[in-house]
Amino acid sequence: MSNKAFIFDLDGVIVDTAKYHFLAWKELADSLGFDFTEDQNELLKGVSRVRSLEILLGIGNVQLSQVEKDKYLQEKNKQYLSYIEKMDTREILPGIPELLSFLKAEKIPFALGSASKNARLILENLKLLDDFDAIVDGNDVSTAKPDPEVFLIAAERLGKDPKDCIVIEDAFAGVQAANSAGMTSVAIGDPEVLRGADYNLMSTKELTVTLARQLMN
Ligand code: B16
Ligand code: MG
Repeated sequence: MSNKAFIFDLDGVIVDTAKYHFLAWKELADSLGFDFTEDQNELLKGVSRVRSLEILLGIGNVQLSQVEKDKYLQEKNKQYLSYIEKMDTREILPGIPELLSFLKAEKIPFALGSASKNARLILENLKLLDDFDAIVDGNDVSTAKPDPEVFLIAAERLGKDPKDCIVIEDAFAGVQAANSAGMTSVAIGDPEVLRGADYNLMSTKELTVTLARQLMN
């Protein structure tokens, strides 16, 4: 039996929540009177909510007090949740249901390692909450990716050595976090952006059972 475990990022790996983050941040940018594009939204992928606001305000060259920032963070999340509440199983990314079924059947443990504070709600809507052996999200960590904390906590909760963990990520900061944790990193997306990953895939469709077996050997 394999001694390996898998750790999945959420946004961009299990589901594409980036489009909802974009809509919610764009509404905030509009209300502050500047434009925010989908290309610029790439900068926010895998980044914590607080850091995302800092980046957004930098784009708009807007200075705010801490009280105003807290108010906008709350508003953005309220708006984001209004999109998340409507999500269902049809939004799970291709290849993921088959891979998770395989891991469950083979009794290979898997965890979530996400920056999102809304991760549990999203997994619940996707009917995946009970499938994960451990869930580590933005509420559990003191330091965001590229710090390895989120993945190291996940390994600990799974009872696995970091070197036996395989991380699936779509953000450069996440790949760096996995590498710093001493884990195997599998990146989904543009290999020019996701430099330094052990494996590069273009899409979650490539996360096949054959590949999973290969990764565990
Ligand atoms: P929330 P991941 C990340 O999720 C998103 O990629 C990032 O865009 C977002 O700002 C962050 O979660 C925090 O999300 O506002 O829900 O706490 O890719 O680490 O699963
Ligand atoms: Mg991600």
